[in-house]
Amino acid sequence: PQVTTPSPVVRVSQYACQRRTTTENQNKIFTDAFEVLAENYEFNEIEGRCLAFRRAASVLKSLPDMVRCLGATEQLPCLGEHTKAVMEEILQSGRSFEVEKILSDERYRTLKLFTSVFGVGPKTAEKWYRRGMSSFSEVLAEPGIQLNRMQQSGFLHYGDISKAVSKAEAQALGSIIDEAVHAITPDGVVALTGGFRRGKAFGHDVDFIVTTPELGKEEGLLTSIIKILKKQGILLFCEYQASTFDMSKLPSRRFEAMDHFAKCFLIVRLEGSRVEGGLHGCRADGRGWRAVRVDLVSPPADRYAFALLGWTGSRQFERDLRRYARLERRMLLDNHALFDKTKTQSKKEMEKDLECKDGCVVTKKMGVKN
Ligand code: DCP
Ligand code: MG
Repeated sequence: PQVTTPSPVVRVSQYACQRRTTTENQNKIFTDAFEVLAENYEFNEIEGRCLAFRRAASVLKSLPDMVRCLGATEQLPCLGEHTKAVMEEILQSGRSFEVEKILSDERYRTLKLFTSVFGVGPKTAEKWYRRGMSSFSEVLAEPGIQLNRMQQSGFLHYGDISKAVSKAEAQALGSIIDEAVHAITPDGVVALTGGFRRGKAFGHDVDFIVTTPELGKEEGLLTSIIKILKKQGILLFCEYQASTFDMSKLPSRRFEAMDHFAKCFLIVRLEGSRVEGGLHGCRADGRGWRAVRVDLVSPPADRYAFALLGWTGSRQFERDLRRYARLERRMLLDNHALFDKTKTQSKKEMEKDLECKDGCVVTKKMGVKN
C-alpha cells in the first residue's frame, strides 16, 4: 500500500521578529484591505483593533504564497474572527464591503488627506475636519488656522514629498550625507536605515544614522551637517531636536515611541544630475530637481547597535521584537539598550507581564519558522 507522509506543518510564529519575511507580499489583496481598516481604527482611536489588523497583515506578508481558501489560515496566529470574515469576503467576491464603505467615507478620506501632509498628525487633521474643512485649499484659506513651520513646508513641497523616493534617489542622498559627515570627521559613520535598509525599492523618506567611533565626538555632528547642507543651498526645511539621552535614566518605565538621541527632520533639494538613471518619475515642469524628506539620527557610538536595530523597522517588526524580548526573554528592549528584567523586576510585575501575553499558542519551546 502506498504510504503518504503528511506534509510538515510549518508553524508561523506570532512574533514578526521570528518570521522570515521577504519584500514580496503575496497577499496584498488582503493586507491592503487590513491597512484601511487599521487606519480607520487609528483615526477613531481604537488602538487594540488597529493593532490587531496590522498584526494580521504582518502575518500574511510573511507567507510564501497567496492564501486561496480560509482553511489555509487555520494554523496561522493573530487572525481573529473579524480578519477572517474580511478575508472570506475578499476570497468570494474580490472585495470587502466594509473596506469600500470606509474608503468612501467623508471623514476617513479627509483625515487620510490631511495626515498625508508632513507635520499634520491625526489630532490636527481631526481638528480641521471638525471645523468643516475637507480640502487643502479650504485649510489654506481659513483665516483662523496657524500652520507651524513644518506644516508650511509640508504644504509647500507636498507634490514632491508625497511621491515615493526611489532606491537610486536614496543612494544619491546617502553620498550627500556621506560627503558632509566626512568633511566634518574623516572617521564618521553613516548608515542608511529604515525601509531602504530592509531592501525596499521605494520609501516615503530616507533615514540615516550618523555617528563617530569616538564616544562624545558625535555631539555637534548633526548641527555641523546642517550647516554644510545649508551652505550648499540644498536645505529646504530643517527641524533639529537636541539629544535628551541620559544613560543613568535607563531603563525608562514605559516604552516611548521616540528615542532620546539627537535627530533632525529635513527636506532636502536633490538634483536629478546626482541620481543614477535620473529622478523617479518624469518631471513635467522640467525643474531637474525634487524635494525629499530625510531623517538623521545621531546616537553615541556605544548605542549604535540599538539605534540601528530600532530604526531599521518595520514598525511591526520593532513592536514584536520588544514584545518578544519582554514576554519570551524577560528583557526590556528599546532604541537605547537591552536590559535583563529578571534582575530588576518584582514578582508582581512579572505576573502582570504573563497576563498580557497573547492568547496565541506559542511557548518558549515552540520551534519557530526560521
Ligand atoms: N520607527 C519606529 N517607531 C516610530 C518611528 C520610527 O519604530 N515611531 C522605526 C521603524 C521604522 C524606522 O524607524 O521602520 C523608520 O521610520 P519610517 O517612518 O521612515 O519608516 P520606514 O523607513 O520603514 O518606511 P518608509 O518607506 O515609509 O519611509
Ligand atoms: Mg523611512
